[in-house]
Amino acid sequence: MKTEKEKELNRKMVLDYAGEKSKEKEREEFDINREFVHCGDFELMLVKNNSLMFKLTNSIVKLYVLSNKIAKIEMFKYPKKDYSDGEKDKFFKKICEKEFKASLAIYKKQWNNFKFGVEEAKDKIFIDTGMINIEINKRPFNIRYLHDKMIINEDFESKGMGSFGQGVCAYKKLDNSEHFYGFGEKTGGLDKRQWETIQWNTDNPEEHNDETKSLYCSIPFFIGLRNKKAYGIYFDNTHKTYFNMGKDDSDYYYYFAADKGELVYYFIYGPSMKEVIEGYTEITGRMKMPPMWSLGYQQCRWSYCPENQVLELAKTFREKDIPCDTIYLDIDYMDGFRVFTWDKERFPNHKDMINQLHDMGFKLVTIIDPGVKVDEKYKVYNEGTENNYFLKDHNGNIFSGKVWPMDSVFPDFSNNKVRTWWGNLNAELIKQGVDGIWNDMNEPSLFDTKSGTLPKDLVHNSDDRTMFHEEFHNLYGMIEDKATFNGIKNAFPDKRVFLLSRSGFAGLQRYSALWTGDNQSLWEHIKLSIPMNCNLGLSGISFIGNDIGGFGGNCTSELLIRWTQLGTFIPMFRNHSAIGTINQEPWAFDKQTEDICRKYIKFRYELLPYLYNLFYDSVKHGEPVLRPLIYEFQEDNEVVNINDEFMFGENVLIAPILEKGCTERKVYLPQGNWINYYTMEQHKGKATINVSAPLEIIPVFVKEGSIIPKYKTASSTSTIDKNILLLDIIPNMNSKAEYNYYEDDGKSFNYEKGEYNITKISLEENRNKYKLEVKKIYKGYEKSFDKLYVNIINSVQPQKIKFMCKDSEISDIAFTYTNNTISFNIETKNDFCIEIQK
Ligand code: MIG
Repeated sequence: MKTEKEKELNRKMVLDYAGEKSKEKEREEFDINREFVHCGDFELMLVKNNSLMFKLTNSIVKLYVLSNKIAKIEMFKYPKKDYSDGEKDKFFKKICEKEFKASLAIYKKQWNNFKFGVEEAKDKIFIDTGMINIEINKRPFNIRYLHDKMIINEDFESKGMGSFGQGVCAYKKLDNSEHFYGFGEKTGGLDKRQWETIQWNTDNPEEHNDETKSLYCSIPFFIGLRNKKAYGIYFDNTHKTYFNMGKDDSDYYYYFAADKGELVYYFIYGPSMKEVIEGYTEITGRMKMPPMWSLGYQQCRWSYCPENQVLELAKTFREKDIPCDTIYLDIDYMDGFRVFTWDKERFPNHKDMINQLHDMGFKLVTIIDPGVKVDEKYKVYNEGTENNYFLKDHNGNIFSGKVWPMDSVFPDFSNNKVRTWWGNLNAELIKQGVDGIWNDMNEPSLFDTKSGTLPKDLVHNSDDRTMFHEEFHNLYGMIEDKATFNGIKNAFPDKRVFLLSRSGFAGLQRYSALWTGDNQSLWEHIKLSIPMNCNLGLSGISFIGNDIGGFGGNCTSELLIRWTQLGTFIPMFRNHSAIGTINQEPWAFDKQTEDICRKYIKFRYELLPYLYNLFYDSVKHGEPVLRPLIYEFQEDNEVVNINDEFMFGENVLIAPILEKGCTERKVYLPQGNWINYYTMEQHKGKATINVSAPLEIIPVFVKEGSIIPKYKTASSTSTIDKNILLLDIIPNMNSKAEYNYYEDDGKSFNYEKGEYNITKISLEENRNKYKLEVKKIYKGYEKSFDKLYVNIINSVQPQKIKFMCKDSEISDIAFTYTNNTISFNIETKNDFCIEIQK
């Protein structure tokens, strides 16, 4: 931490610089072709704890070995071109003493000292972590990562790391076999080879197409798959960054670069994609368990108001027997778009309305925008101005720009005092009965500037130094979410927080769910959501959703059906539409549409235990809930770029219908034996099949050897009977089907203190029998299911079923056998074993 005096000094320096800069006509824009300066040749090396420091002719490079598969690189160019040797030495010393550099995206800032081997030869330096080898070439200085003598990743020969103007850049060699994934919220196909992007949070509702370079959420992280081995690179630079994965002329290299700041990146080896994401989320953090209610169906529209319309909506769901947990209030609930206020005419009894919603089993989420209306009679504005909470330009004037409330000012979330204030304001809403917060417009978005956002040279007074908006821009939304999360968590420590954010950066998963902004009711947009969601999942963000039915434009009955079917398997299932468009609630069209939507929303509630368990994997290991096929089948060349299918967890393959009028499609099934979940038809994998998909069907395939836990459906998560667990088991002759079933109270943080259960469920099949075992392998939560309804699908006719439990005698179990499925019920709280004689 810096002293006040140091902070002041830093502030002066930054402001002087800003003054100088503003005189220049234009700030330097990104141009990678501007004179590139390579980091230089090796001069000397110093090894200290877990880091190696290299003095080079043009810069200093620090390499940390953080674990046997994670390394971190920092490159600092010499502040001046014509540095003398003495000056270089001084700078080298200074850098050597520098702390671990970490942006606000970083969760893990302290690493244990990891022991590794170093050997210096004439031209090279060899580092051995036990898992990977890092080979450094001295002249020119470049880095190569290997595993088992195979190159995983390497700097591009002559270029490698370097700088250009104020920017920094790393060129990497592009291998023929290489494919790329991740990059956060992006349009285009799944595989990002021969593609380029810009990480700069942008609200651009008009253009979501293959050419779009930036959207609301930026994550400068990607996964490379080279010779089927996966590695990840997280570029920890919050400025505007550029990734060119061999677009244009280059078949030989790819690069990532930044306008400003330093070249700091983490290298994470797999070899599986799963291990890469585990490493990436060790660095940037993992999510907390979401409240169970947030996984139910959610209904939104811009805007449900006044309050009796909100209550009508809620009643309609119950009357029509369509399950729903959450209703949203968009901007019109506020008094003239003043955040943290209520419109007294439209919502005169909002507390009463909230109580009624709660009584009917609904939760309420309200929207919050970061812009605060300039209005001297408005408390939030006055508090903010009095305390210096709003962003200023370098002359010290508060910046104002137009958003919904017209002239508005913007909280400086980089500052702890501002975050606390904002957090408390949000906690107030929760005290009034609101259940979750929806953070919109937090790129931040502006109506009246050419760039659509805050000027790059606004000044942030962050906790330890002064910085320009250009450095904080990409963090703005996420740090607003952090403020909101912490404010609510402090006020309600026992309650899980639900936040939904439009903007985000690496690490967003720690605080909030993300929806992908203003899509439109277009078939192209349902289509592009598949690779977009898959790549978001591969960027550490599991809790994602798209506006079901499309936000802008008018939805059609067919599109709503297809999108609702798809939504069943999307981590966050929210239907949302814009003001001025036709209604798109499940009943907005005809009876057939309503019936099909009901059927799938009910199915979503049945699948909740399975979905909830996927979230638990995300909490534990950072695993995505929704994943591309390549994540599960890394060895299969056929799935490197599948854009119209995805995995819902490990064993469930979804092949949605993404085209108008389409009622059948081709589906590629990877290795394994698969079951059509509706017809129970069997298919051999590593093949493309034709499947029929009339309007009421979204094709779903489950792999043999799977166990899917389900609930009986209910009108909302508040009325689900958690005592009953349904098990759909699809046996596999060749290997045991195994599943660890996680359960907790679904609403508090007690699971972090160990209040949860894990039940191991397994089914083994051999020639004579099936053997089902159910055993609690961890017990910390007093409640648990006590009735099991078991379906063994695609099985043979059984002779006898025997139940065995430690404290009771062996008994026979009654069963039925229809459609090749054995069904029976068990009622017990104890561990047990069942033998089914064929
Ligand atoms: O300028 O609050 O993406 O979901 O309904 C538009 C109104 C502002 C954009 C969000 C959208 C929301 C809308 N908002």
